[in-house]
Amino acid sequence: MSLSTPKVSAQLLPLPLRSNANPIIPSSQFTPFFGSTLKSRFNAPIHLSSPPRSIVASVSDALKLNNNNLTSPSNLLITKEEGLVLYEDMILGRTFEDMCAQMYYRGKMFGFVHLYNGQEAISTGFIKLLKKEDSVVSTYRDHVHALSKGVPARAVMSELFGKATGCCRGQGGSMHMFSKEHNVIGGFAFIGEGIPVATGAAFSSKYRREVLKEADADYVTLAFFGDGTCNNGQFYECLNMAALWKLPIVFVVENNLWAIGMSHIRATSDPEIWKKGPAFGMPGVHVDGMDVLKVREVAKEAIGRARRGEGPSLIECETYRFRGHSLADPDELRDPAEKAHYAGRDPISTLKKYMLENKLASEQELKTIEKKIDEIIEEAVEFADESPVPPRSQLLENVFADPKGFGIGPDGRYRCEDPKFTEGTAQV
Ligand SMILES: Cc1ncc(C[n+]2csc(CCOP(=O)(O)OP(=O)(O)O)c2C)c(N)n1
Ligand SMILES: [Mg+2]
Repeated sequence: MSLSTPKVSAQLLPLPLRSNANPIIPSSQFTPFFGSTLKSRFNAPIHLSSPPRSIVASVSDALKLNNNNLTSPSNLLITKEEGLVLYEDMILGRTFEDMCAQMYYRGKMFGFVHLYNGQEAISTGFIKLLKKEDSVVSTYRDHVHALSKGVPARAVMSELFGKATGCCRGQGGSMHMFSKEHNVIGGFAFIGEGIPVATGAAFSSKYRREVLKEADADYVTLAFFGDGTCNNGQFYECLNMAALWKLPIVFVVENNLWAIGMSHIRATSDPEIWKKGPAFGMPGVHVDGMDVLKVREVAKEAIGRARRGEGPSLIECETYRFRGHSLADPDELRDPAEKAHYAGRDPISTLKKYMLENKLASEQELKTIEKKIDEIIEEAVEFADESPVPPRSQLLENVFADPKGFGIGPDGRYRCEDPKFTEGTAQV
């Protein structure tokens, strides 16, 4: 069933924790939102007097099955090979980020570093379905998106160390992963900043196919961003353009309930972000972002829809970050009960359990993967540590659109190498 088929209302994909079954929210309390222990400052969710302009979303049939059906062999959502790929990618993301924390506290990295622990099912569930030519746009929480898209761990680690062998030659750092080769077209530090870039990438794909008649240009762009970013104007502008021009893009909201220390339900008039899709004439879907198999099913439909030229989708993935906003955040604001609730829904343990119960892998096979990834990460750290720092002459490269006008002197050398250039200004 395609996402555009208006047969299924969003209620068929109930927000899983909105019921009294939520273990951490007493039923007497006001409408809980996901696993948040906070109450909305405002009163009940707004009920529109008229129904939304287009009927919201369907999800793949598989998702409508209950959990029992999902575990029956005839309904398995993945093959063994697919499951191993997903498991390996999630372990890669988690292990990489844990190592980053260690290296950051040892002083090997500079500036802010935002980790992705807890959110792996989203990166893996979406990006592992992409072709090499498809594009990914991320935020400052971008290491794992780059890894899932195939940027080698050593190139990402080296970038974090600010070394010349990093994927941006040490000029980007943690928040600006980029790889032309892998079509990772940026991590962006300003929130919402990547959404128009992703929209432009999707536009170029459509332009190449429809105007330049490149028949194989069916490339899809995924734009990843957070719940807090959905209160930013660029989000709405781009939803509008993407729907208007039926662009091949999927807007993937990683709703981890928090924007630094601001609770999503305190900052947003209607916290159900997926509902904003139909307002612009595109499907909006909510999915459990702690379950890679569910994410993957929804992603398959949304990516397929984009590739077929049927237009954009908005997917809201309910998730949680297991660490503070950045490694500089002591993470004292969030309720321990909320953290414990989501820790119990760790996406890696969930996939592992599914694979073992359905005999898709043995403990030994999964351990072998973990060991392989440990070795890759160890090697990445050694590589980054031993790599040279960029030459001083690289400092102003890619900073100015016309470097001849500013960064490079008449002798063709970077002006930062000219002692007079830096006299009286910041020393470089
Ligand atoms: C335009 C802009 N305004 C403010 C900030 C400061 N800021 C950094 S992260 C952040 C919160 C973003 O939260 P969310 O979109 O939910 O992403 P998450 O960190 O949860 O992944 C804010 C406001 C920024 N980076 N850019
Ligand atoms: Mg957030």
